[in-house]
Amino acid sequence: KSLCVIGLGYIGLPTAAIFASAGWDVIGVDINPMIVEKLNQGKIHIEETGLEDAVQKAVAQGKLRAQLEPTNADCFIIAVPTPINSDNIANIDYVLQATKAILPFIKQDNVIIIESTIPPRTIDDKIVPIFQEEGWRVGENIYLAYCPERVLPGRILTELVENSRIVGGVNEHSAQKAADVYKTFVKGTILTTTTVNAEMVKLMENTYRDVNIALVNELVKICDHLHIDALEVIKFANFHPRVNLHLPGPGVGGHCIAVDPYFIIEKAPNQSVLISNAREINNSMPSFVIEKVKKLVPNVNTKIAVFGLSYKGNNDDVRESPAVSVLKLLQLEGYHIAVYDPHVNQNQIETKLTSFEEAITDAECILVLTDHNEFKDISENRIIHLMKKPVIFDTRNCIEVKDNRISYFNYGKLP
Ligand code: SAJ
Repeated sequence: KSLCVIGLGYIGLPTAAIFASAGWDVIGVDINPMIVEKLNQGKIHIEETGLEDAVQKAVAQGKLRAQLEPTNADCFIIAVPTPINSDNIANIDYVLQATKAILPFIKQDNVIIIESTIPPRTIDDKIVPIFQEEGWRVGENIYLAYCPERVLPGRILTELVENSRIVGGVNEHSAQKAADVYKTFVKGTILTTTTVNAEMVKLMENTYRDVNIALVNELVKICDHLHIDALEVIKFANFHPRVNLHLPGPGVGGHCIAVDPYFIIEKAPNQSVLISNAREINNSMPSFVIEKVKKLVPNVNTKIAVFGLSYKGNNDDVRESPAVSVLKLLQLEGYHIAVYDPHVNQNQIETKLTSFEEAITDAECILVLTDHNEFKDISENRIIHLMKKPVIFDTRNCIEVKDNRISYFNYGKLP
């Protein structure tokens, strides 16, 4: 069986590799020549555990190759990004363009699957008509389904196989056909439903997480006001069997959780009160961090070492990263900033990245914004000897400081 995957990003590329290793003949399509060229050499352009090996193997076995244009296949999977515009409205142009791009290659009995995150009703109202205009009877001579991805960056290859999968078909036959496609490698349960249900399920999963993170971020502000250790409160509350408070931090980033709730708000603004507030709370966290940094380091003519720019630990992705927002605010305040991030690629950001030692030399504060593993066992000795003042403000609560010559602050012990 052959598969054409449109979009070789964080989802499309691992998906293509997994299908290839399950025996499919996979063509990956991307408009970026660098990505296509790299893939054909068995190399990848993103950081993801185990992915380079999987791609290398699939390419060497002739099961996976990439090109700039789509081609004929039994099945098509669209996994292109859906960014949001500045007014927080979903931009589904790439999904529409990708759908139109595969039109000339569609044959009878093809299965077409959209994996990109989309606002509710997009498949029924926007995608189905594109095929109908070409004369296809969607659900009868071609099959269309919405199958959102649910994998966690850092664990994508494992979760692609292990997680259960929601398959929303335009009709039952389409759902069944798409479910058969995933059955070739998915070990989790494959649940079939309608397209609108699947669209809403996907958005609600990420919204659930956003709202929960907002709750603990708000708790941090409340505890700050009342002089209570928020981290202790979270730790003890989570001993209750039905409580699962999330981790507070400098805000919520990434291309999913910080974005998807807006896809719901856009369609039902008056009803999405809690969801809108949660977005606002999480978006306010970079300013909260700055407020605290100003207390720790009142003189802006001072060097601060920022640790971590990606949106979460052990990841190279800076999209919607709260750390980037904090960095910009620090620069606006006038601080001298040095950034250390062992995962982020220099070509993704404007600010120059430095080494650990360069970043801390003469600095008066280390501001930890991402929980990379490298930060968990940084040398306390180097900190004491190289920094002007050995102070750490750890917004991720990821560093355990043993030497009491270092002043350590986190969301439980705020400046
Ligand atoms: N974060 C917190 N506190 C927490 C958990 C996360 O502040 O307790 C922050 C992270 O630091 C990060 C952001 O939230 O900035 C999002 O990180 P994440 O690890 O929660 O999620 P993503 O964006 O990497 O992946 C999510 C996952 N969704 C859920 O867990 C419900 C993943 O399963 C989805 O497939 C993915 O979004 C997606 O593509 O939609």
